[in-house]
Amino acid sequence: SDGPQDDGAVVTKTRTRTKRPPMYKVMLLNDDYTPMEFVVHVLERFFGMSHAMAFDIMLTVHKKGVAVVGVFSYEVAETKVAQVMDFARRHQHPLQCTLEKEE
Ligand code: TYC
Repeated sequence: SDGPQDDGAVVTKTRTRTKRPPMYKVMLLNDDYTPMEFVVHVLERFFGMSHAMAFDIMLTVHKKGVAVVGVFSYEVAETKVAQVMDFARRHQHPLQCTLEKEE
């Protein structure tokens, strides 16, 4: 090795990379048939929104076609989408809810 005191040991220092898990946007899509009150109820029930917040987001979707209603881990986002889609289907409304990976 290099010197008289060097036993030749190699110390490798590894950097810990802390990577945050990807987050997913849950989006609500507009349609011509789902009643406004039903959408407000969905937002209150599955996203814990106040009536005022739910009404505001519902109107945004109605006017713009789509809005982000929350950002969650993949597992939670997927569960929210499934809950909304199932609830809408059971009430025979065509409401669509999707998820999209955040950049
Ligand atoms: N456009 C619907 C109506 O006029 C209301 C609506 C809002 C539907 C938001 C879906 O995600 C939605 N009754």
